[in-house]
Amino acid sequence: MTGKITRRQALKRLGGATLFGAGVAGGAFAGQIIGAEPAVAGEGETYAPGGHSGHGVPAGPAERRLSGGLPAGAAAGPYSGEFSPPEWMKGAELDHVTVPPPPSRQAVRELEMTVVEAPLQVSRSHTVDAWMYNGTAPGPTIRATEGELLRIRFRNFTGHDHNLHFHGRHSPFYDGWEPVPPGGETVYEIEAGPAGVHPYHCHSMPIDQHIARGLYGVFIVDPPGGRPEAHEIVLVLAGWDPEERGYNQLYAWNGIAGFYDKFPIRIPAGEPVRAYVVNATEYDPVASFHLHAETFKVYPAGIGEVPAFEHDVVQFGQMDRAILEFTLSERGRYMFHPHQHSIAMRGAMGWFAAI
Ligand SMILES: [Cu+2]
Repeated sequence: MTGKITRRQALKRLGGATLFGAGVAGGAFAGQIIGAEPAVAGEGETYAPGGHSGHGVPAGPAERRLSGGLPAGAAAGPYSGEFSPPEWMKGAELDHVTVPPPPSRQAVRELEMTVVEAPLQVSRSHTVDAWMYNGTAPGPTIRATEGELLRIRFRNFTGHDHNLHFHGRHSPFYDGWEPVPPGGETVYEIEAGPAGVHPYHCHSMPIDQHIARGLYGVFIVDPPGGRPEAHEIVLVLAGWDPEERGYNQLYAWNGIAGFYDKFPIRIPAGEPVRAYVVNATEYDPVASFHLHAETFKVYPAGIGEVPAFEHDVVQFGQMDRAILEFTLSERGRYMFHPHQHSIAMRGAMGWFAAI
């Protein structure tokens, strides 16, 4: 697929004008599709969270073609610019982070966590010497039900001390602050709780650098009765410091700068969404999540059955987090970004596409 697509082609890919109703046939949205970058509108591998049983699934090929609809020029800026994802990256690249794993309800579960070091291309023009849990940054999302016992075999395959420290409530014996030397291993036993969204991260010195290089991830704890059905997504904000200057040169949701600016997260309009949002940013004392054109209910740390408040921007100190619930009632594009614009403009702009 090369060149711009026609409106007829766009509508055909969208499955016909009825999909968006009169808004597409006559409105600005169709015009936006015509002007979209071919790689996005044509290949259409943008992630879409699935619908049921409390967790998302990647969309099928036909549904993926719905992912056109970027405003003209969005993929090349004005928001991303040099803070765009690597050219080779496809829309499904971050599904392993964006889509949380399904709920787990075992008495005891065995997990493997390793630390590795490797170069990681985090934008079109930035590569970092990353330190990663199981080879990704953020590390794998771990999900458990309150009371479930996680027995985690931890191995350090690097030349530096590392470890694995969980937030939440657990035995101090397994708190994970003690360094595990190069080549070493240990076992952590973490009883999941309280129900909420918690981070895990490395706690070896210098801690800021260990986290800034990629050693963090999300720990979702479900209440014993589960949570109401919703399209679920995970969004971890973090910075990158490629030249190791002690401050962030660029930022990313889920590891890759500008990813959701180029590949919007597609969500069916009118259906409930639950976002597990974690701020793993080092060096900047505060960041936030701001949603355009809609408000969300906020469960600080994801704890509690009743939302604490409703807002369209929520502030996060370092390693602060929340569960956010909302519904995008009207089809269209909803921007999200930290309202610290020096962060947002350096790789942390993103979109939801309500389809
Ligand atoms: Cu470390």
